Amino acid sequence: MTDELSRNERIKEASDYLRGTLAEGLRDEITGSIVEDDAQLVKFHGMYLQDDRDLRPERTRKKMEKAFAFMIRVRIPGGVCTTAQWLALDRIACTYGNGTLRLTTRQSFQLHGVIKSNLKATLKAIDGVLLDTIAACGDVNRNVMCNPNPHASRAHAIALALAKATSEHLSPRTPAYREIWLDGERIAGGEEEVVEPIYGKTYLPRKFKTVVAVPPSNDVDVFAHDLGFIAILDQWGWVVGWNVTVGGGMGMTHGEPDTYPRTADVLGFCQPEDALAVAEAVVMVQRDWGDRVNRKHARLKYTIEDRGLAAFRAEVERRAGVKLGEPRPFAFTSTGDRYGWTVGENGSEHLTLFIENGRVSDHPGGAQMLTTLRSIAETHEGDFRLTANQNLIIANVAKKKRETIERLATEDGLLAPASGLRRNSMACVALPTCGLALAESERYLPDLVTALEERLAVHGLAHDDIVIRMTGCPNGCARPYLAEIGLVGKGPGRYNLYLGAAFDGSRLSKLYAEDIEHAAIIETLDPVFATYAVKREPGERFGDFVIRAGFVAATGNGRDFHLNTGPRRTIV
Ligand code: SRM
Ligand code: SF4
Repeated sequence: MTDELSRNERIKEASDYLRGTLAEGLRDEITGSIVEDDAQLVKFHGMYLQDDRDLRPERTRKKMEKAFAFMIRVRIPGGVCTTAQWLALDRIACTYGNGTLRLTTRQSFQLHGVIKSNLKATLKAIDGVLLDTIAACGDVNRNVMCNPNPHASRAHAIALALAKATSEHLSPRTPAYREIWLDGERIAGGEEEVVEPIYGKTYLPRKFKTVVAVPPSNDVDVFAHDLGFIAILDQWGWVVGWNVTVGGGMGMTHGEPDTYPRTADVLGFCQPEDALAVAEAVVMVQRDWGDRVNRKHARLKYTIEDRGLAAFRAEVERRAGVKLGEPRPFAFTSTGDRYGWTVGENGSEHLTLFIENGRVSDHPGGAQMLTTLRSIAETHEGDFRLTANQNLIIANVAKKKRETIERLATEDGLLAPASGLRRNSMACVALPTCGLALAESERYLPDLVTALEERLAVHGLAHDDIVIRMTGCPNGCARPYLAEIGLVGKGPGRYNLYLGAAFDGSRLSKLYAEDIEHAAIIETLDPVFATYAVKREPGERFGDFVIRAGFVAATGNGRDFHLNTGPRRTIV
């Protein structure tokens, strides 16, 4: 192994705080693309250079340039947006994008299909509704997630405030974003010393993700993230402090056992007033201790595996000037959303809608989701909240609007389906836009769920909540290793099947079957469903059962994830 810094480190170092040659590249009309180094830098500005993979073969045949376009990710701490912001993003998607909005697994919006010449107009329009895309991607702290739980109003308000404060505090300070996209004036001189007090010139070794969870809901999947805050509530529902978690992450590469998903550790308890200092210290220790040579080993989870939790805690405490307390007890019950109407502590009413795989679009001759949600946004007086499960909460609905909003949602099939599997399903984007996809995901999971629903109905399990998640590659964007049934793309039409994660998101799954296609997925799962239907204990979750029944082994976090896999089946 060489000790040479990774290429991205050199790109960041030479970028003049994320400017690179982006401004020049935008003016180049000969290509829809940008140069390779800028393609890395543009991520820090919330954009990815992509091409439509469905069109690749034809364009290659015709010797044409790939159909380049950009994906743009908006930064929305806690997933809370106004109806005006929703309507603006809808307009932007229809004017400059591919006419769809994508609600992501991290409570954010993605626009797809924005061509280079429309980038600036798009970013200006986003700025016009007080949103931005800075740090939505790149080697920095990303969008901070938060339990969008308006029915627990008091705790939620405090959790959301922490999510917003962390997002703000850990945002890059470089003026490059304003300069390049919003035609801001460049401020000359003196930037070197002050420009990035937390990150410095080369930012973090890798992406960094923060979440705030409010038990008993673990909808943000706190154990999947680099840094987490778990609200510790008193008997009246007030937040008395936070358990801090560190070192979670999903990404791995097939066939490379040195890469693995990992659930986060609880580092300790911190007082409310210390949370920001602790967040900053965690980021700075990772900045200095993280691997800048091998990007596949650069996430905080590997720093913690290599250095140990005790050493990491000591360094965080030293830098923050805070002594962390013993972790306080907490209990999660689920990772899913509470669908339908909920009533808040203050009597407020909220409606959680099911947005299959987060894709909001109008289908010719089918569901008109974009139009329906536009109508809801036009009449609704409260706000919208994106969930970490790619769903949408119409929050704080005025009494007089309740009936209209429910009617609109019902007419367009936006209320949650009865199927326990579909309600708990999630798929990443994958094809045709994701450059890393090995298999379909968003476009395939609905059909697979339909096929599995038939089998579940035969076994009397149609309404049981079972979490299923699919990704088109092992990077884990829909957190498949924390799903009771996880399907991870291996190649076109082929998937690895993982079983045994905990329903509350606290335990990873294990590999159960490798490289199988549609029919084999159903054939493999059917006997597991059958056994579950007959042999489960009262209230026993599917993920717990498959371990007790011996279908997969229980152990295996971090480095040990790849051990003890495969079917054992002791209960028949
Ligand atoms: Fe992701 C890369 C989509 C959440 C782990 N992710 C990508 C890219 C940008 C592909 C690329 O690098 O070229 C995907 C763009 C697809 C497209 O066409 O839109 C992509 N990730 C997504 C989204 C949109 C999935 C979705 O369907 O909702 C999610 C956007 C979240 C957001 O709003 O910020 C998304 N990605 C996640 C999550 C889940 C989470 O954070 O809760 C993970 C696993 C958690 C983690 O980070 O460990 C995740 N994405 C990755 C990785 C693997 C990182 C690793 O440590 O190995 C990559 C690839 C990489 O970074 O090299 C990746
Ligand atoms: Fe793309 Fe893989 Fe993420 Fe799916 S999991 S969006 S295929 S990077």
